[in-house]
Amino acid sequence: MSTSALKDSVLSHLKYSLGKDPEHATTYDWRVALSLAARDRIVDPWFESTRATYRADAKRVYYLSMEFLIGRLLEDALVNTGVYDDAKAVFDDLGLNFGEILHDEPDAALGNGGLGRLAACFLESLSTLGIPAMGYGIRYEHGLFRQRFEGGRQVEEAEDWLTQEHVWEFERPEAAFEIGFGGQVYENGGRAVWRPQEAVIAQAFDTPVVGWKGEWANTLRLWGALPKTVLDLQRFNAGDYAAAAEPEALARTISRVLYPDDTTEEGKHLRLKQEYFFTAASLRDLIRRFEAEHDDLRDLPKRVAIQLNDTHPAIAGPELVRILHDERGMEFETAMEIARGCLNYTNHTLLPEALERWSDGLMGYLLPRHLQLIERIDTAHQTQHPGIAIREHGEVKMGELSFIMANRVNGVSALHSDLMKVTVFKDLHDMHPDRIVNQTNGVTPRRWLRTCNPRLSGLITDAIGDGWIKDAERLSELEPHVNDAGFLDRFVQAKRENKVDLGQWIAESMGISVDPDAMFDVQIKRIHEYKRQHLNILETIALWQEMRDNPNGDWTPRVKIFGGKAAPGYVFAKEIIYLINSVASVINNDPVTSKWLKVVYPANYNVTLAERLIPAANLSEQISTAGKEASGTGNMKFALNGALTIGTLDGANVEIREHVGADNFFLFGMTAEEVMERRTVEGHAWDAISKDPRLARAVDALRNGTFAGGDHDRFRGIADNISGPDYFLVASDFSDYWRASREVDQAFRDTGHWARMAALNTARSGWFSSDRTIRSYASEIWDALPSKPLRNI
Ligand code: 26Q
Repeated sequence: MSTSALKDSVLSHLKYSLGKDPEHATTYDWRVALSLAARDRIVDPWFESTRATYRADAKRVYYLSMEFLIGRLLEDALVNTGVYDDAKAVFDDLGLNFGEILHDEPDAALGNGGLGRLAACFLESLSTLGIPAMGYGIRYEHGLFRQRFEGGRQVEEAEDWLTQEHVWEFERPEAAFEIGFGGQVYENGGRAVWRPQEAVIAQAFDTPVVGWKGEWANTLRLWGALPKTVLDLQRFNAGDYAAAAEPEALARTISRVLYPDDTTEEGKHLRLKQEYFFTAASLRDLIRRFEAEHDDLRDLPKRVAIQLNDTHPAIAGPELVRILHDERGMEFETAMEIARGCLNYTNHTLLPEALERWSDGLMGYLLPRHLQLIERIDTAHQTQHPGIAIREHGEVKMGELSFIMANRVNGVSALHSDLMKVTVFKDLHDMHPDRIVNQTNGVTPRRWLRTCNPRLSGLITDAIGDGWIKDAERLSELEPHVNDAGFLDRFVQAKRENKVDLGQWIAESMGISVDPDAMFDVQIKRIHEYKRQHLNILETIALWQEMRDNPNGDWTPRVKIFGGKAAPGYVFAKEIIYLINSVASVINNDPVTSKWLKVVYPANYNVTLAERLIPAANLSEQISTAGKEASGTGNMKFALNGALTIGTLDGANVEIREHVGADNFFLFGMTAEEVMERRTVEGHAWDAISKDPRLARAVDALRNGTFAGGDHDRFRGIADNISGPDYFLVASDFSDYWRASREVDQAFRDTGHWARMAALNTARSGWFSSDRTIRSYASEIWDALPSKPLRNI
C-alpha cells in the first residue's frame, strides 16, 4: 500500500462518498473520507475470514454482552492495517492537522466501564488470533452519559454519538428477527406455545473488528430495535399524529439508552426487555447460521460456544431450551443438555447488590414461558442436587440460573475465582466442583501500548523488534535493557514527553498548570465506595495539611489526577466527586503548596481520555477494599505503560505484583481475609481514627468547612460514614496507605531507580495481554482453535 494510493482513495471518498470538494472540506469530511478509505482495507480480510471459517467448518465463538466499550475506531484501524504512517504522510502533505482529524471521531461509549472495555479488548484479540467469533450486543442510540461539572457537582447529559454518521457499521436489513414480549402460554397437542402480546424487530448492524496486521477480521453485530409497523395509518388519518407514531417510539425505546449503572441492580422493566431483546435475536441468528450448514441441532455444542458476559444475557439458558424443546420438539432433558453444552458464564462481581434478580411478577409478565421453564430447570436441578434454588423470595436469581445452565463458569482473576468458590457460589461449587475455572483478564497491547503510547512503543521496538505487539510476553526481552543507562534515559524521556503533552492539555482545557517533573499520580475508574477514591482524597488532604505545617520541607511534588463518572442515582459517589472538586479548588489556589501539590479532575472520563492519561502516569492507584474489585483492567494498562502501582491485594493486583516483582510494587492494606475479620470489630473506624492523628485531622477538615466555604454540613455525610459504619474500611486502611505513599515519595526521588522499576513493570506485564486470556478461554472453555493467518501485509 503506497502513500499515493491511500491519498487517491481518501480524495475519491471525499468526492464520491461525501460529495465534497477538497477546497471546502471540513475536519469532519476529511475524517469520514479517511475512515472510509481505511474501512475499504478491512473489508477484504473480513470477507476472507468469513469464507475461511465456512471452509474449515470451524467452531464459532459467540460473545454475548450488554456492553462493548470500543471507543474510537479510526486510529486503531490504521495501526492494525499498517497504514498509520502513510495516512499521516497524506495529511501532512495536504497541509492538514492529522491529530485533529483523529480527535474528531466521537467515542463509541456503549458500556459503563471494565466489563464493556474487556469485551472490546476480547474482540480485538479474537481477531488477532484468528479465532472465528462474533460479538453480539445492543446498538444504543445513546451511550454512557456525558459528564460535566457545575460548581464541582456532576451533571449528566445525553450522549449522542449516532447523530453523526457512524462510518464503521454496515446496516443489515435482511438480518432481522421478530422478538416478542408478554402475552400467554397455551397448550397445543402436549406442546407449550407462547403467544406474545407485543413484538418488535431486532435488526443487525455489523462492524468489522480487525486484528493485528489486518490478517483477520471478526464481526461485532449490534441489534437495533425497530417497530413492526412504523405508523398507525388509521390513527394518522384520523388526525391523532402523536398516537400514530406510538408503536415506533415504543419499539425504539428498547435500544435507546445504555443503563448508566454498573453496580446497583435496579429491577427495571426496560432493562429486562433489553436483555431478552438482544439475547433472543443473537440466539436466533446463530441457530440460523448453524442450520444453514448442519441439520442436527444436537451437534450445536460441537460447533458453537456461547460466552455470557455476566448475567445480563442469562435469559439465553431458558430461551435456548425454549427454542429446542417448544419450537423444535426436542425432549426437555436433551434440550437442557444441548443448551448447557454451549453456554458458559463469566462472573464479574461478588458485590451482593450487583447480582441480578428479577421478580417472578415481572418475569412472568414479560416472559411467561421463560418463567415456567426456569421453574422446570430449577426442579430438575434440585432433584439431582437438593438444597439450591434458582428462585427465592419471589425472585429469579440470575447468577444461580447462569451457573446451572453453564458448562463452565469463570471468575476474572485468581483471587476473585477463589472467592467465588467460598462466597456467592459456595453451595453450587460444592455440587459442581469442576465448573468454576479462572481466566484472569487481559488488555490488548495494540490499543493500550502500541497505539496510545507511540513514544514508548517506538523505543521498545527499537530495542527488541516489533514481535512484542503480537506476542506481548516477548516484552520480557526488555529485561537486559533495564540495566543499560542509555535505554533507561530514553525510557524516562518518552514518559516525560507524554507528561508534557498531558500537561499542555490540562493547561489548555482546565487552566491548571502542572509541573511535568512532578509525579503524575492517577486514579481513573468509575466512582464507587469500594474503589475508595475517598481514601485517596483523604490522603491528599492530610498531605496538604502537613505541607502547610512545614512549608520549608523538601516535599516530593505530585499531581493527583482523578477521572471517572458516578451512576446518576448513586448519591454517595456523587458526594465524593463534589469533594474531590472542592478539595481541588482549595489546594490549587493555595500559594503555599502550589509548587508541590495539584489536584486535577478532568470531566467526562472515557476511553479516549484513558489513552491520554495512562501513557503519562508515574503512579497507578489501585486501592479498592480487598475482596471487592473482581479484577481491574486499568491496573494492567498502567503497568504495561511503565507506571508503578500503589495497591491492595485485590483482584488482579495480586497477579500483577507477582509478575512485576514485589520490589516494583507499593503494597498496602488489609487482605481480603483481614477485611472480613476487621468488619466484625465494633467501632473499627473510630478506633483507627483515634490512633492516627493525621487521619483525625483530615476527617475533621471535612467537618469544619475547610473545603466548603465554611459550610460544616456539606461533607458531613462522607465524614460520618468514614468515622461510623465505614463498610469499605477507609479509616482502617488509611495509616498503611499513608506509609506506602511516603515510600512512593522517597522512591520517586531516586530517579534512576524509579526508571528501572518502571521499565521492569513494562518488561514483565506481557502476560496481561488479552491474547493470553483469549487463548486460555479457547483451550479451557470453548475448545475453539485459532484459524491460520490469511495474509501478511
Ligand atoms: C446490572 C443490572 C442492572 C443495571 C446494570 C447492571 C450492571 C451493568 C454493568 C452491572 C454491572 C456492570 C458492570 C460491571 C463491571 O464493569 N465489572 C468490572 O468488570 C471488569 C472486567 O472483568 C473487572 O475488571 C472489574 O473488577 C469489575 O468491577
